[in-house]
Amino acid sequence: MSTVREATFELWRKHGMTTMFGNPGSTELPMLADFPDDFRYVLGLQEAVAVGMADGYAQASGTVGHVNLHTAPGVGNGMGAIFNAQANHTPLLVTAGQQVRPVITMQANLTNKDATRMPHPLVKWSFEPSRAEDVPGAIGRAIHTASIAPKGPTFVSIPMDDWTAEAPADATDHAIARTISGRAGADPAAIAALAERIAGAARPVMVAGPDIDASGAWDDAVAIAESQRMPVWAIPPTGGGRLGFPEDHPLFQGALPPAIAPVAEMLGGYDLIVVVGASVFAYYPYIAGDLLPQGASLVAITSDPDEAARAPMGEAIIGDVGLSLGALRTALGEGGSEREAPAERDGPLDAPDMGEGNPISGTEAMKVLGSVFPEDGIVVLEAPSSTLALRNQLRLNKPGSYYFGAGGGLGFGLSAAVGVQLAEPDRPVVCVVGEGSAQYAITAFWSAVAYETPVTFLVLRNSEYAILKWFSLAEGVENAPGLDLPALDVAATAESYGVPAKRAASGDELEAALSESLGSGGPSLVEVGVAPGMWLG
Ligand SMILES: Cc1ncc(C[n+]2csc(CCOP(=O)(O)OP(=O)(O)O)c2C)c(N)n1
Repeated sequence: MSTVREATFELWRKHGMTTMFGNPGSTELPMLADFPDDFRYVLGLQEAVAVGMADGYAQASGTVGHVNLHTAPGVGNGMGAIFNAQANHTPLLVTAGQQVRPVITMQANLTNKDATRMPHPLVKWSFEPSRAEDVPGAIGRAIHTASIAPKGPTFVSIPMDDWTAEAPADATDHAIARTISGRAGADPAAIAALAERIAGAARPVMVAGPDIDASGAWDDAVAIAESQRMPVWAIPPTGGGRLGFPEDHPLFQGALPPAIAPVAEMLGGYDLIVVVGASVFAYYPYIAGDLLPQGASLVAITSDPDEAARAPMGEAIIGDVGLSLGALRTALGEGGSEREAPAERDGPLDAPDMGEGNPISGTEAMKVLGSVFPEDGIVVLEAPSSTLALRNQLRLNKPGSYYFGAGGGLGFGLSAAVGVQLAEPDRPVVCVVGEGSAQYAITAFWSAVAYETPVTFLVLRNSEYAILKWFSLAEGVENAPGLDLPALDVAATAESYGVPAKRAASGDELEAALSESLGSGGPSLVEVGVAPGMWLG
């Protein structure tokens, strides 16, 4: 007979979940007692950072991430990051400590009085086992639920006296041994019909979403686009956290705009729009218009039944995106289409000359980053006014090379970068972050140093919330307060956490500083002044 703690660690071991992110309190200490040597605990100094690191780690490693939080306040602090994890479709087990069972009813200090309701509606399943011996089974169920499509966070609250209770051998052994095969293929008839429609369309187009990368379907997406001579758009940049198609490919057209009317305008002239691995669409801001261009029909392939149901137009095929694209590729057969190849898009925009002594543009900063960006590099991006500039200048072309917080909750960037680097120790990770965004997860610098993650942090300092000024114009809002950020010195703050930092004031200085950082072998930061405004190029 083993204890609940021994059984649960065995369960995590079985699932390859030997990295635990967290921020502990007294209610979590019984779980952490005698922490096994083959496990790694990664401390985040604030829960948003712990969750964000676990999110990046889970996405980049392809395993279920685990973050352990301190009862109600810890879950509360982590909620914005849990919101991001559900938007990212990240398989993530969130556990939290709870008071000892005998004093929950009287609501002793630290009792999470409504533990299971608290993380709703951000988690797929939320549970507090009614008996200590059910903890391993409940955590097993939460792991399976998180890893089945649509992947996402699940939550288990564990009273602190449960860990030393005895775990019944039979039930526990079964809980540990269970596996679930969670990739459900699409209806073969629906795939065959889609193949026929693509083959018969005059101008079909693919819109590539994040689940192509997450499901390992990158090669199938490329093969289908090439054989069918389909131009490919990326979903709007704010709508997904990963790339679904190589952005330097001749068929790649760029990212769709994020609002209703401009999307339909951009897709005008296509007769069949095939959206793969994304919701249709994560529109924002609201610009009313036709949902589809005249004469076009739309078919979405998604592993998420809710994405399928809530789309405002078109048809949807539900199934694992990897299996579905593989089946579609087979159904389309070897012979390619005779359609005329679409025209190639223009190269990246030229960076504007900002004049001697002035800060460089965001476009220039991204161009310089592109010039030194390593072949196998990974970008973690949270620099709102330079998002498009980065996509246009870098034109990333490999799977698993780009992570972005699809939920839009700031704090993902710095923390996810540390998690991604822990999962991908041999690939250079560059975190491109606005100086405003950096503040939401600023203590991630400490974790980067503590766990020797050699992330290069590139901070774009424009002394304002540039994207919100752009939104003010779009929304016709004048004189809104709180949009300027004078005197925010991220470089100095990073240094206080032990991250060596440099400041760059020109393209040349930026290039030298980035090259040095990338080769430094440890975490380091480059802060560059950029002119205020939106950088699209
Ligand atoms: C948790 C959270 N709080 C507030 C916001 C609203 N918000 C979106 S972008 C932004 C400004 C980001 O500033 P910065 O990182 O400096 O980038 P810039 O817009 O200047 O490029 C803010 C405050 C948010 N998205 N998430």
